[in-house]
Amino acid sequence: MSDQKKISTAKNFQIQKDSNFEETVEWIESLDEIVKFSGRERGKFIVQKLVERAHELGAQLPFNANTPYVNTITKIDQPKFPGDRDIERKIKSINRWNAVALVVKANKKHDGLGGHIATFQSAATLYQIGFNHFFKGKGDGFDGDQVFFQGHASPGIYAQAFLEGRLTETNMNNFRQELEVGGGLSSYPHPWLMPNFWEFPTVSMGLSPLSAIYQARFNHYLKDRGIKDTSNQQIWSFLGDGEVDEPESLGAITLASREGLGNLNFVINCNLQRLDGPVRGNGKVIQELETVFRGAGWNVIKVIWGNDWDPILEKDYSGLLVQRMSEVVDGDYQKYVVENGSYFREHFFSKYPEILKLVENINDKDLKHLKRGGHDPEKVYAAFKNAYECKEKPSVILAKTVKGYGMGDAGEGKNITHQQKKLTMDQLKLFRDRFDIPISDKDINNIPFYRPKEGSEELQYALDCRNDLGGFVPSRKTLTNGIDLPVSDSYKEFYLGNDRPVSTTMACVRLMSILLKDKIIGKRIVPIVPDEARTFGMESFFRDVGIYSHLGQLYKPVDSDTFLYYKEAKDGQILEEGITEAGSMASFTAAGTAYATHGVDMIPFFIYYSMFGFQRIGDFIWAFGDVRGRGFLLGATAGRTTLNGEGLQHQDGHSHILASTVPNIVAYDPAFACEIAVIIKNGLKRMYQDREDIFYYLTLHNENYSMPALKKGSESGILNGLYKFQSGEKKSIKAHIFGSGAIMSEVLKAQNILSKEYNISADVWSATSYKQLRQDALSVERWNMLNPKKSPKKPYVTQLLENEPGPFIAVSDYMKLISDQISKWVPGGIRSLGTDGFGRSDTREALRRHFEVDHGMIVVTVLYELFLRKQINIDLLNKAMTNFKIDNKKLNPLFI
Ligand SMILES: Cc1ncc(C[n+]2csc(CCOP(=O)(O)OP(=O)(O)O)c2C)c(N)n1
Ligand SMILES: [Mg+2]
Repeated sequence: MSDQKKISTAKNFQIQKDSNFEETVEWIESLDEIVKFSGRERGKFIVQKLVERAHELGAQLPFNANTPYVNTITKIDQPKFPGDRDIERKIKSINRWNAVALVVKANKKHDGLGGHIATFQSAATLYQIGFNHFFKGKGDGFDGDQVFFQGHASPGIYAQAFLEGRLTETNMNNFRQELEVGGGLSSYPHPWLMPNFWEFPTVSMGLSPLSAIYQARFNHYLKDRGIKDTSNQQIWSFLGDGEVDEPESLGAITLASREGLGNLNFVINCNLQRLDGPVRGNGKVIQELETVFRGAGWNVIKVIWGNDWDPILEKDYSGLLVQRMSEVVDGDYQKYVVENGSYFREHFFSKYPEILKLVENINDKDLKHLKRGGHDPEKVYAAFKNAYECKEKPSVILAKTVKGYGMGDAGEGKNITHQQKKLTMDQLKLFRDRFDIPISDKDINNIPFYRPKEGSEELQYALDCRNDLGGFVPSRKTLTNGIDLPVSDSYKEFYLGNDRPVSTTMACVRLMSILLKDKIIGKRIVPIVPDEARTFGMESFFRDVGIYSHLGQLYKPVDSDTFLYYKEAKDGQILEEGITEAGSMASFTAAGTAYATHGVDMIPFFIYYSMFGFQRIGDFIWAFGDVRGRGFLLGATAGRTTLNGEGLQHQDGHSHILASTVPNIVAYDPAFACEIAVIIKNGLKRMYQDREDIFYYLTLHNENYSMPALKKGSESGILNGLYKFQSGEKKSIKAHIFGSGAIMSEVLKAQNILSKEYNISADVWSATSYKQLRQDALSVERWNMLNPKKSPKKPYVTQLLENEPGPFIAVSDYMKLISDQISKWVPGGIRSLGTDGFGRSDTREALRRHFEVDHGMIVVTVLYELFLRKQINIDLLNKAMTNFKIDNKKLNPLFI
């Protein structure tokens, strides 16, 4: 150690109250020698051994997962920058300008359209390094990277695409005006709205990091199962530092390290601000995240300071500069951005005379402009390269930036910057000057987009970069050819029916097992289950197709001597996700979009407790619709009374209502195995052969009853949502009962009682999908209104029922709203029975009485409707009330 360093270190140690400075220096000098003569690895090893020894001696070392508040990659380890700094700066500046112009123009035209400037300005260098050096395009095949862009950084991504010539000026002029002639640009990444451009909907924060992790894992799955070699594909997930507070963002980071996802890179833009203000004003978000990610086993790369800090840090012999860097909180760092250089000097450097001296030759202006790491292309490149080359574990880049960088007075570092979308002409001019945009004072009034001439060096450079990396990013491609589907034999046993009582869950699992054996689609099926395989009777899958594990099975399972042992395998097919519906949904998404991300059709079946689907992970399901995912969601053990005994956090009586909010879901509540077979067969055809951008939701139940054969000619009715399942015996008085799912068993009982004991004929209809019926009716109504001169059409449900006399009673194990939704198209309307209210844990029988959906209540309801129509007299109704012990003082289940 040099004398100069010794003196400074002594001072530092005095501050830290070192009781034996000479001894401490001796130890440090020993380490210096080891590293000098035997290298860093040896130094690391010795320190590790000392730590172990300290533990043995009982010296309790405080846990600290943090490294000092400086760049992880030291100056000497920084690779040479392979690009042309000048040209890359020009490209980045053009993108900066066009991103600003995009938002300012849109809001000038239509006040309040929104958009974000500050986010991209802080992240511009991060993205530009990606575009110029890392993001692989899909090329001729599907071997590109998967890049999850931060949603509200979209203006910058549009700017890059505009530069590349992929978007026109008309597109740009119509940012957030998608309905304009010539087409506009969607606010955020939405594959639903821009299906050839955006790949991943990321703006609902937290979904993207979780999805990226499971995407990376799914890429391993495809490779390990021999379906596609994904080894050269990387996943880049760009996040905000505020976004990391969403529980989903960090919720699966241990999965990423456990699975050794070296293909995964998070880039967290730490501009220290979110929407309202600082992310951690009183702390340090970068240090906090370092702890979390290092603790989870990630490769953590901090990019905090730009190159111009290096010579200053080199002279920090006392370590006091690094100490000062570490002790200042983020709220103060934000303050330094908005204040001038003298403030920075006074409040940051003056704390210790040693470090004040370090900057005595730097003037205030230069001091203020010392760069943060995330704005320095060389530092950012080094970090990306390190992440890219780290193959054994996931990497996270924590890049410190300034929110609204370059916006100056208009917002740089200010708390209001996130929502700043209007810049004055003077502010625009300053921005133009700062980034050397060649637009004259005369032209700037129109806020023109700037695109350099064809053949100019900037343009050529940008295009060459993309060309070398295999194509444009983002870019969404889709397969157009359908796949061959299983022959009808696969469905035969379900069409034939069976007297043996089974549940629809068992029937569906049986169908899945048959499909898994299918020669063509078998290997494409991805069964996904969050720790409920035994609940749904799927244990046989364990042995038949295995549980996927990148590591295979390193242990002898406890049940290895049984037939259905817990078999994990590297080429296992089941994704047994453990207790994470969100993670399972992310896997479902990776599999359901593989046709677009990988050019491979995969058929995911995600089976879960229906209560923990829509209401728990509804946002992921909505995003699945946006991303045009395909697959089957299976809400098992559904129904508020069919699943009995579990109480109000398990018994689902509303997932079909929530399903009805997603436009491209096709949702069914089938009662019988044959209906399930018809629906799944049709789903496979529509999604994988006709290539419709839809996905399926089926509720399945756990009540056992015998399964009837498929009624001749009933397929289209099943698919349209309603068909006559069983006519009543011929009688003079007629009624109709719609039953769905397992409640059908109560309906059939009621039909029998009505006939035998009350001499009333009730036709029983199976209502497989109220959503389908409603969508059809709405479309017809709309067509009629828009075509008043043409003869009006009739909704399917009206056509089906218009010649049927008598009242219509609908019964489901869901809230009454589910059947009420088609009431207006049913002649005379519908009276609904359903399960409104929290409910109880009790037997099926007791619950059905509680909710008033049991056969007795169905009989009484039919009679009441007939009484209202004067088709029967009150005595018959009273007789039923007495027979079924209907108590008119019973409390309303809706409110209790
Ligand atoms: C789930 C969710 N909640 C709220 C928002 C609204 N929102 C959009 S951006 C933003 C702040 C983002 O801060 P940060 O993640 O730090 O990103 P930055 O813009 O600073 O890069 C908020 C609250 C959202 N998009 N998604
Ligand atoms: Mg932020």
